[in-house]
Amino acid sequence: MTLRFLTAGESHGPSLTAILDGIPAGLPLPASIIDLELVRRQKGYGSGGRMKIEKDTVQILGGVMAGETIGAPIALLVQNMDHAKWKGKAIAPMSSPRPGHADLTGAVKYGYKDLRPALERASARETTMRVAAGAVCKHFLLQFGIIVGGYVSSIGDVQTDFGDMPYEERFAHAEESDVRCPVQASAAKMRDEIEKTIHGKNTLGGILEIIALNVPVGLGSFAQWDKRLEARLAMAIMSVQAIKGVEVGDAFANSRLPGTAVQDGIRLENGDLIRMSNRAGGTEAGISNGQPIVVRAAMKPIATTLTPQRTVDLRSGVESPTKYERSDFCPVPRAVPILEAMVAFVLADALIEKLGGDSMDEMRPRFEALRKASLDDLPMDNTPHVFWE
Ligand code: EPS
Repeated sequence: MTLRFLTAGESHGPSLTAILDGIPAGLPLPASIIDLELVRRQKGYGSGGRMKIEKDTVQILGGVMAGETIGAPIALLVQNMDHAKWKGKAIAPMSSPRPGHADLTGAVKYGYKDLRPALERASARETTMRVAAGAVCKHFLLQFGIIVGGYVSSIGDVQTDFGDMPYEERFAHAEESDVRCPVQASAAKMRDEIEKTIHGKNTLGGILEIIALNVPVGLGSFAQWDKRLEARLAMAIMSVQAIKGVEVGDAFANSRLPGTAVQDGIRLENGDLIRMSNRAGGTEAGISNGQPIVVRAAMKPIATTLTPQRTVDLRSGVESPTKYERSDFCPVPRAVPILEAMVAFVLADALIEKLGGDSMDEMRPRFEALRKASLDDLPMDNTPHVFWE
């Protein structure tokens, strides 16, 4: 991995931080670019009370001088406004683990004497820093014309038929919708579904689609398992809180079809090798193939429900219902920028790996010189080879 990032911070602690290491020098980086993404992460119908308290804005504490990256680690910080209410206060003990959350696994693993440390670090509040680091990656990719966008395709039982709506139109319409669904009729139904969920004191999951456009051919590799682009995308997506499933392209639908109905046929157009479909979702054998990268992720309904669930109070050893802790009802719309951030991180990493170089100036000509899927770039020698003596 050429590009790396780590995050630190608890949901109700003083602040959240991230260090992003490996972004080349010479990338103009105003904080406003990151703040725009942070605002997106805060918006979406189905949020809980916390988003009314927080005003996530980033401070860039390292790696940027005179408005440009210098090739050094980029240090980012976001304050938790809600911390003021927690600082110096004795917080009531928490000993009833919520099924589906980090409470029980965290306590068993780390031996906590109170369940709070588990949920504080496992909280999706941490995704603030994924989005901050990912905003830098998105901005870096954009310098090469690579666009990462996303939208919600289903919430609960409500699905969306996108027809042949172009991806960039989907991204734009999604941002006009408070459930981040580009098709208005479906968005209205999703909103109703979330409203019912809130009134029903429950939570709801959904499916998100993240798309990367203008990705060159050749990112990732089949040469080693951990270099495969699909694998890196899946890891990044699955690392997001409450994401329990992922597919690249039409993976699950393809599994039900014969091979001839699934492959993306190749034809020639002005010397270029063009695909007739994109069921593979932009990757073949661990390498980007120049088609849009299409990643779909399943988000489960989050664990914290107003309706109590069965659990055991670890203090008394008695079976008792869960206690409610303020939370989101349906975080699916808000997960779009988070998943975009993770996809952008993977693609930025793979692009830096492919191009090498310490500065944007070194990378630009290398990007222009990348081999393409065209007859001119693929001369065949038409000679028998003895591959093994
Ligand atoms: C938050 C994400 C969710 C919210 C959290 C803020 O985190 P969790 O995964 O812990 O449910 O619930 O807000 C609170 C913890 C709270 O006190 O309301 C975020 O994205 O910022």
